[in-house]
Amino acid sequence: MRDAAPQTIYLSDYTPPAYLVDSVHLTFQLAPTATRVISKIAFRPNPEATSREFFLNGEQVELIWAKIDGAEVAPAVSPDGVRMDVPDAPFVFEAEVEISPQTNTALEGLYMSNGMYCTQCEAEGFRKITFYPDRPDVMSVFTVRIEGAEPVLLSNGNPTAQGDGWAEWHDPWPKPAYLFALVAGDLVAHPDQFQTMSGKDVELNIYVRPGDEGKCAFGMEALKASMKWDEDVYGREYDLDIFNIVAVDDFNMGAMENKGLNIFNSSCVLASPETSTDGNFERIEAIIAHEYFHNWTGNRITCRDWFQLCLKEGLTVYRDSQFTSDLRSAPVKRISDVNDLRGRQFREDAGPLAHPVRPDSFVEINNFYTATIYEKGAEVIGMLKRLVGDAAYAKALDLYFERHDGEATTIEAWLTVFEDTTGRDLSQFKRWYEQAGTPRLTVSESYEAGTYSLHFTQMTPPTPGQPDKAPQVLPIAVGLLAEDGTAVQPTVVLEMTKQEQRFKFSNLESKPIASILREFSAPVILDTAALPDNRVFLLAHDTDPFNKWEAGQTLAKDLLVSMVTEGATPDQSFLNALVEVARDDSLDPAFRELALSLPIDDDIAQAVFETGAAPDPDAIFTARETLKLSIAEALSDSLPRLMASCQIDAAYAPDADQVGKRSFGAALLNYLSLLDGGKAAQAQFDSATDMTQQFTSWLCLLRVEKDAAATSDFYGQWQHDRLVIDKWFGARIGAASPDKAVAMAQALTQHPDFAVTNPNRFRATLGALAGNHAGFHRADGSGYQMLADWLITLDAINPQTTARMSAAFQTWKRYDADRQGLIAAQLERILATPDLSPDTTEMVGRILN
Ligand code: 0A1
Ligand code: ZN
Repeated sequence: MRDAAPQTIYLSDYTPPAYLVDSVHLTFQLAPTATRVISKIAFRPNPEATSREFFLNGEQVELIWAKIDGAEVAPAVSPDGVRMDVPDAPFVFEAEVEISPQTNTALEGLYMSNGMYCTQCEAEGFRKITFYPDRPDVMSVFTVRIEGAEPVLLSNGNPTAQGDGWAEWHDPWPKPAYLFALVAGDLVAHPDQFQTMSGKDVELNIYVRPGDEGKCAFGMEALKASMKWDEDVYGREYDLDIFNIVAVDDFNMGAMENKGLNIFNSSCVLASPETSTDGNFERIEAIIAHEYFHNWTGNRITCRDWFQLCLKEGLTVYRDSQFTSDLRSAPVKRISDVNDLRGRQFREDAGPLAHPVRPDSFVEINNFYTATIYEKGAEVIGMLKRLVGDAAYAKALDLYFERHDGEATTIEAWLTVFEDTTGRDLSQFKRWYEQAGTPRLTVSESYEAGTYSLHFTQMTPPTPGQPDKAPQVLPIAVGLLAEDGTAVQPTVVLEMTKQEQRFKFSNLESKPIASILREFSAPVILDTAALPDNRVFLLAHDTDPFNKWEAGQTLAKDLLVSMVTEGATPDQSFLNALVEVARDDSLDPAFRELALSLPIDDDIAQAVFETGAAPDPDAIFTARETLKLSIAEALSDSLPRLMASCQIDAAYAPDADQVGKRSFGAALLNYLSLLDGGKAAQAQFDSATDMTQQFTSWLCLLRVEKDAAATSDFYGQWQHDRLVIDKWFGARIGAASPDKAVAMAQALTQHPDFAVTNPNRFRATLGALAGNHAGFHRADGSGYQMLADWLITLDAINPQTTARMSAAFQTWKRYDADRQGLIAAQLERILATPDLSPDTTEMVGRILN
């Protein structure tokens, strides 16, 4: 059956569901190409409805029979669902349908991965399982019976009964269909337990394929830490007898918060010191926390409609970043979050895919799981907290949970909770949810007779469909320093509401040096060009770690831009300041590593573009390499001592302390490799006993093009481990020189281990090509053509991942006319593909316009 024709859906068209569901009973008779799903759904008319039309979503499901109140009916079947006449009173709808999990390569609905059945229902996947009102404001209690030969049969909620070849589950908490999950397979459990704050025992399991049992311990500790943290910090207790996590190899996203049965991309849960880097461990911890925190922010309180997605995602990202800050280093987490925000969300906000944190229209909701909804959504909550203060934030959250538990609600309801708690009018603040684009904040200063003034102007550029922007509420955290580095004004939060605003600090003895937007207190682009250039001073003296790092980054970025556009050479005062930071043992090694990291090529390209020039990818690559070499030379005398300070004399642990030392050590090794031709890196590679040491040293070898031996050694050692082999694919393409990246990607797509159907492998390969800035943007267009070829191939298999990866083209208007022409031709070619999915059609269409 063909998919339904794509349609634009508008927030303003929201109407309540015509019928509500009191209970759902589902029976699954599993078979790879002919699974039967028998449903029994108790409906009742919704008193708040404006229509009595009865429509159930259903796609790619074959109706066998349907009954209403026991009598067989013949619904009108269309590609997107069924319609029929129903009683104007409560009634029971029953149906049997057939679906084919084995051939479901889109990985939405019920599908198979390595012989195991699993589901992905967010956002609209449940309609590929059976006919149902598949919308988040229809919440119901689910009872599920699974019949299958697989040894492990799981669904949401608590297990109620089981026998040979069957199991039954009951979830007492009403939920929308997108939180439904089922898993059946030959799996082994890593078990544990947790006692909640009220003394209830909860059984915990991480289910994996046989052979992966040894990679569950870290995830389990992260889960228990998350459960405890949510009790301690938000007062939220777990609410079922059991919490299961399942690792799946074929998964479109990172993980999914299904009630009581989280399903994870195996890359986001499986970890061992030998196979996972520190970065993997940190990401796993954060994602486990994120999915667990959804139990309250997403599941107990869900979204009324998909326009409200940020209600659960922004808040849950905010909560998981608080968790990581509490467990690890808050400044380091803030810096890496801002790096990520700028790299992904600012980029989105600056191009054709810009949309508000709460969009007002979409064609395919799967295209809106974006950095704007997630990361900017979290920033908005951080600003709200900063504006109302910690105590009011805590009170507001208590009220939110109390008032909206069990509901599917909206951003309006969320903001009302804060208004009711604080008495503040948040109507202007709401613009953060409604206006797309990153505000630009320009600042100038004046000083007279002991009074220092900061004068700010804000402007948000036009974005698609939003030519004019109104001023937003900006919390601007500012501190003032004296010339000797002492604080003359500790951090205060200035609340800017107007387009232009002046803030004064009086009774000062001399003109201070301002540290503005501390902790990155608002997601804006700060323009300090009108201030004296105090960045070398701030890099040395700022007491706010974020702004200390920021001073170094903006210096590096400006230097790189002038190297690219004016042929400038590395500046000695910058190099000296950087070496000082690297040598300052009072600073956290993790911070020093961040300070030593240069902006990525894509950021430099954006910065060049903002000067009015078309970025030249090769020149950017060369400038960055040149600056790296200068830093290496400036650091060279200090390298032996600093590297020795990174030695760890304890067993591997992915804790903040060890991670900081290893990451700083890796940055130093990277610089050293430029001087010693990779000798030290080879020694580390040969003796490494954990993946962090092995991988970081191999990366150094790849970068100095000494890859031959280490690359095949690495492959030979890890051939059996799919997650490590993903790294092997990604690193070789990512580290290839600009002239070799496309050829490397071509060769690796021919490798026997390449699999177009596995999203992780596809992303490791084609995502790495798109991420190799100068390689992807080769002037001959071969990078564009290769990505387009593979997106066309993948679209017929997996539209969701294709559409997401097409975003690699979103920055195309930055580049010169020739490159723009080459990219446009590839985008047109993709769009002209017969039967292109609605997902990819929407994304590529938006990018082109
Ligand atoms: N809600 C999940 C992420 C997720 C979203 C969409 C998916 O399919 C379209 C799958 C997972 C989370 O925030 O972790
Ligand atoms: Zn989420």
